[in-house]
Amino acid sequence: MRHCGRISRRGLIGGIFVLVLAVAGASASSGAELPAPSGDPILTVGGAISNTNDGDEAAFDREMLLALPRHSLDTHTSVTDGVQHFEGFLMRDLLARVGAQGETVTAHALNDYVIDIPMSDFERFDVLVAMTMNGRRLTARDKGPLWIVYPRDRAAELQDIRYDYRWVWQLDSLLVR
Ligand SMILES: Nc1nc2c(c(=O)[nH]1)N[C@H]1C(S)=C(S)[C@@H](COP(=O)(O)O)O[C@H]1N2
Ligand SMILES: [Mo]
Repeated sequence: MRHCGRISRRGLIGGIFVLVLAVAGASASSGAELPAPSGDPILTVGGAISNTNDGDEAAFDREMLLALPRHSLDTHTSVTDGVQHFEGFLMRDLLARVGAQGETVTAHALNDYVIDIPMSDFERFDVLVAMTMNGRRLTARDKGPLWIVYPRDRAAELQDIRYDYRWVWQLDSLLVR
């Protein structure tokens, strides 16, 4: 009896521990609680997302984007000579942050360029949203402030015009569908 009591107490404590871990894990991965931006929003995500901070959209200022896991990528591009060094965040991490569930992401740019990108691209490839190139902040004059950059040098498949269309520069919003 005593033994059983001890086991169940340990079991109970273990159960609570597992529950706490599960709750912590769930909130970390869904990234619940998206704070409102304090600076000018430079990227808006709408559509099929579960974490919002501005009506049914998620708005990000530069600081919030810098707080996403940092990634860098060295690659040729179709519009520059030689290899460029890009830094930013992964599209996959951004989409996880807003709890995106969909098949397609429609990317829109400041110059009203629009293109549909299959969601699967972001699972298959480490697609970067670049904020700097060769250590310099991208500006609206020069493909910025955000530029979708594919790891073109890592997969022959990506060295194709179909993917060049998806390298959206001056990115300002995403719509998940
Ligand atoms: N913002 C924006 N991104 C864009 C485009 C555009 O017109 N505006 N053109 C796309 C196309 S059609 C290609 S081939 C590549 C390279 O475009 P560029 O050679 O005009 O720079 O960028 C893509 N990204
Ligand atoms: Mo193009």
